[in-house]
Amino acid sequence: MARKKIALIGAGMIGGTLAHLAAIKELGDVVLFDVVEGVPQGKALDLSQSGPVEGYDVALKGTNDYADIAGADVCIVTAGVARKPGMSRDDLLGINLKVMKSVGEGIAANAPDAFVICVTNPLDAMVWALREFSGLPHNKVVGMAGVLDSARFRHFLAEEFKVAMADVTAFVLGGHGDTMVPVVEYSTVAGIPVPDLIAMGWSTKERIDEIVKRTRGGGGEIVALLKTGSAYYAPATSAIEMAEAYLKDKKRVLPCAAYLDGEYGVDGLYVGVPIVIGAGGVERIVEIKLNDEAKANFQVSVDAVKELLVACKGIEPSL
Ligand code: TXD
Repeated sequence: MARKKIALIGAGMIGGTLAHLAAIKELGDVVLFDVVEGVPQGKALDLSQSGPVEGYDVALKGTNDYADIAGADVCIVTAGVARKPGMSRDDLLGINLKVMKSVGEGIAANAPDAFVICVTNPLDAMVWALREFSGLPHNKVVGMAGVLDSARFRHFLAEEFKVAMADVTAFVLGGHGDTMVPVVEYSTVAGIPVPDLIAMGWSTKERIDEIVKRTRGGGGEIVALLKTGSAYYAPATSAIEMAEAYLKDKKRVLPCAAYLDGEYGVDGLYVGVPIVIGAGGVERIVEIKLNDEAKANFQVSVDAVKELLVACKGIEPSL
């Protein structure tokens, strides 16, 4: 059986880390694509040379030609620019929309059967635009944010409760950004919901509220520390978890930006919700029951995503 093929569109900080993880996990051969000449080739060569030490046998190729992603099973898209000082949100939207157009067309022409995971910000709008530009089925195009946001939540909860991170599950719904909705009732330690743990005296509502706030600002906290870019290790590992669920038909239940067609009362938008990922791509949207507070917060998040799409349509009339 031939190896699977993973195309990474964007060979920046997350792209390079994705390539490293995909190789170490031997998910398949890796193609790193970027518009900048030399960088994807350099990273692919560097990573290939760690193969003999690490012991992985996958081919890594860097390229500036979309023809090289032909037949990819998975495409993970991190291409784009980050917001720089003096740049408005609309400036960023305009630039990254153009990037999504070229990436969407490149994928449609060369890897139309791939499972596509978008990482580029602003996530909920870019995954929608990428789907529009590529014309791929909605169940084959998803956005990565919820796995990362809930990993941050899980990490903070594990620290608070002084338990293994693997024993903490957490759900974060809604858009990626300030409006994300960490759902405390569905977050557990080995199956015990966080509100029960508060009742057991393991923590207080105030401390959990602080953790929720820190999770919402999780990306910004790292940007403030790094100063020259945003997080890349945890974002990369989160996107790889989604890719692996598809490639190995694992039926993982993961929070992702998925296309909603009536679920949660939302029509025609990408919003973060739990989904089942298997060989069929998005195999199911999991519609969990939300309490009134979570419902209200989810709506704020949905409204923020809608606003972004209006801005996108204003910039790019073909959408
Ligand atoms: O949770 C999440 N979804 C995120 C998203 C968490 C962290 C970071 N998030 C976003 O991911 C971030 O705001 C960026 O939009 C992307 C990628 O982040 P990364 O840190 O990898 O950015 P880099 O290092 O700037 O890499 C972007 C690369 C860079 O090499 C550019 O040359 C390339 O994208 N680029 C392109 N590649 C292909 N095609 C086009 N048109 C293109 N334009 C730029």
